[in-house]
Amino acid sequence: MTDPVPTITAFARSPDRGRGLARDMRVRWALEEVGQPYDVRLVSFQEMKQPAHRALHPFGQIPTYEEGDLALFESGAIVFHLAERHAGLLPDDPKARARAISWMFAALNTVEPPIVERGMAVLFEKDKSWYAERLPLLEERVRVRLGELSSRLGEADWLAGAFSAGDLLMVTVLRRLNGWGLDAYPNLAAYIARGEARPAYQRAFAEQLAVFTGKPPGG
Ligand code: GTB
Repeated sequence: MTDPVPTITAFARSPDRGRGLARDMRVRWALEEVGQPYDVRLVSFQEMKQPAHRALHPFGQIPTYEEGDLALFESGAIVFHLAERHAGLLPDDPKARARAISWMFAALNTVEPPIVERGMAVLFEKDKSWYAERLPLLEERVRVRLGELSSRLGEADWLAGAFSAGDLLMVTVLRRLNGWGLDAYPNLAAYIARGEARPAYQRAFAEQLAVFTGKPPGG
């Protein structure tokens, strides 16, 4: 029996205007990397908060992932599920696999939080009396992480040998900066560009952009 085609959810109207910054992008990219066809159900902000969607996602967010009777939420868990089920996103060797998984957690637990904190402040807190005082603190936290990541990556193409789900998540996390802070770290800018140049990334990006433009991918 063939596996059911999974369905993911994404914003019907993404506030990123097709820049691929919402977290469905990492799931789309993973699906494209492993060659798994998928369907997308677009949801409005109102729909995300309705019981039907909350049954899939307790926090009323995207992305979700449905495959037969399996329903998942959390982009990292979905990417991990795909990496476990298909070849291509995690090495077979147990130790190499564990190292790659460490990078998945590092992307989501160590690097993403300060990047999101800064992004949220810039987007939503500009009118607060404490904004000017707080922003440099948030920026410094991001710079520290970028410096550490840059030192570890060095001249390597990927974080732990071959491209893995750890790189996929890290690149999507770093893209959230929209280039901010990366001038000081050309190896990180090149790392992001390497991820974005992958054919699977390009296909995923075109698919999510098509939602925004209303035109078919490449059209
Ligand atoms: N930890 C969860 C995961 O990794 O899946 C976080 C999921 C999440 O934050 N989902 C967001 C969401 O549904 C979309 S990605 N938000 C609606 C809500 O909470 O009501 C976050 C996002 C949104 C917009 C941009 N943007 O416009 O650039 C970038 C990222």
